[in-house]
Amino acid sequence: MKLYVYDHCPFCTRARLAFGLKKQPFDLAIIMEGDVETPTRLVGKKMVPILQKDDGTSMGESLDIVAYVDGLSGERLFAGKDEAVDAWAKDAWPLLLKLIIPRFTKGDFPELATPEAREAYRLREEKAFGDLEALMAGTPGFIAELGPKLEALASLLEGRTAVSLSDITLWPLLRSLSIVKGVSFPTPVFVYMKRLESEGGVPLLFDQAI
Ligand SMILES: N[C@@H](CCC(=O)N[C@@H](CS)C(=O)NCC(=O)O)C(=O)O
Repeated sequence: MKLYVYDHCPFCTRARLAFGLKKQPFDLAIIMEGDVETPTRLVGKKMVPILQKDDGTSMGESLDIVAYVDGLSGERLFAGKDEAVDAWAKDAWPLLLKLIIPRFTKGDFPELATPEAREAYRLREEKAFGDLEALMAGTPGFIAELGPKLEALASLLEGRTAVSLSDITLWPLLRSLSIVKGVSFPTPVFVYMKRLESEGGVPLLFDQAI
């Protein structure tokens, strides 16, 4: 099975995390930003993640891929969900985007390895989010706004060991946030990030934080 992703994409990370937590082998394939042909050939539109199954058919939509992977072997891990965690993610997402998007466009990701691909991505995000340098300049305020939200998340994650569908949506957001320099992660949040990094096999982005 081949999973097509952009490395930076949190929706793609959902699928990668599911494979990792289920210990299900897969091949990871990077689609370059600006490559319209590959995803269109596989699923009829420019969108990732895409899972190409062993029978040659392909499927899109991260949560559909997660459900498919979950059903491949063993007991289902991603059946239940934690509504408080889901509510946190929904509430925090618009603020997280302001921090992560401008950094993603500058990041060291294989799908941005050519100047053309990076420019295609920058233009795509500028169209969606406006002036990316203005967002960078807003960083101190956004980080201050994030502080109490991360403290609230810490109380939700304290002592958490069970895995559910909520981890599939939450952890990729925190992975994305690890590209932001200067964010202070409360200990329970940091412990959670590192635990699922290790169990899921998707590297956090601290080493390229800007
Ligand atoms: N609902 C989709 C959303 C996936 C999504 O928004 N992927 C983005 C990358 S992060 C994408 O493919 N955007 C279109 C593009 O690259 O032009 C899912 O969960 O799989």
